Amino acid sequence: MSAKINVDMLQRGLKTRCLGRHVFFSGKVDSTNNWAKELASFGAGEGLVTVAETQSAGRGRLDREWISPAGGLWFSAILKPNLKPHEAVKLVFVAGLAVAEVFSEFYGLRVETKWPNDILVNRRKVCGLLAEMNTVGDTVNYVVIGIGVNANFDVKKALPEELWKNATSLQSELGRKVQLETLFRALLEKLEKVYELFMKEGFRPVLEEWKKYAFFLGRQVEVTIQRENVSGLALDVDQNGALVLKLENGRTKQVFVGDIRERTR
Ligand code: BT5
Repeated sequence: MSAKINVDMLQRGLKTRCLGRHVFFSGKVDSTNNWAKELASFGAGEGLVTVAETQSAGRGRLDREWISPAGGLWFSAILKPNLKPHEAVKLVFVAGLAVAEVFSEFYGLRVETKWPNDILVNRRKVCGLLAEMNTVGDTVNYVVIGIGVNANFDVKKALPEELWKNATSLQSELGRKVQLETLFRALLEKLEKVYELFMKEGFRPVLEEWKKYAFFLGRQVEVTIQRENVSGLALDVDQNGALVLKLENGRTKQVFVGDIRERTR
């Protein structure tokens, strides 16, 4: 199987109404999210997707670095939902559910979701999501959903050592390479389905399904919130997309932005 992405194959037989009808491809960009945002700012419509074989400045949340070697699937989709910003932030769960379902249906992997934006296999991150919104007042102009899949590379060869403990790839889990173009189409088709469900029926059915993969619920976790660590029982993810923690003093706390780890002691 070729390590390269075959551009011609990306849209072949793609069964979507809107997502991926226009695809921009590059061998290397700084970040597919930046690229999609730039195109959106010039008027690109809903469904346009940017894809790159490698990213020189792939980004995670809070401007953290996302390492994006060849063999991965790095892409971003422009969405233009008619939603208020507090509703549009939930799109990261829409994307997370789509990725979880594709990985489990296509590859039979035991997938887990980690609040708010990670997809794990064997407790290691195989995919990260980055949703970025552009608003004017209370109106959402567009949302760019970035999806980064560690697909066809060996983690120990392609990622820096400090990530080995917490990162994995489809190749490392499956013991074989996957077809990137087929994976790309499957992800777009599923993303469109879940997005339509969300727009028609709201967040509840999406969240219910997402939670079925959420390994951390009911466990003791530690959450870093702006450099501060808070411990508690992960009770729920609520209708706002917030993590609900039961603290040691018995109170509950809603967390909107943070990083969770399972507590081992
Ligand atoms: C994320 O952020 O997980 C969001 C990643 C989104 C990447 C996609 S690729 C296409 C699109 N274009 C972009 O520029 N971004 C999106 P966060 O939860 O903040 O996690 C970032 C952390 O994950 C880093 O600080 C590292 O510790 C770790 N990390 C970096 N590269 C990784 C990789 N390839 N696999 C697993 N972990 C990684």
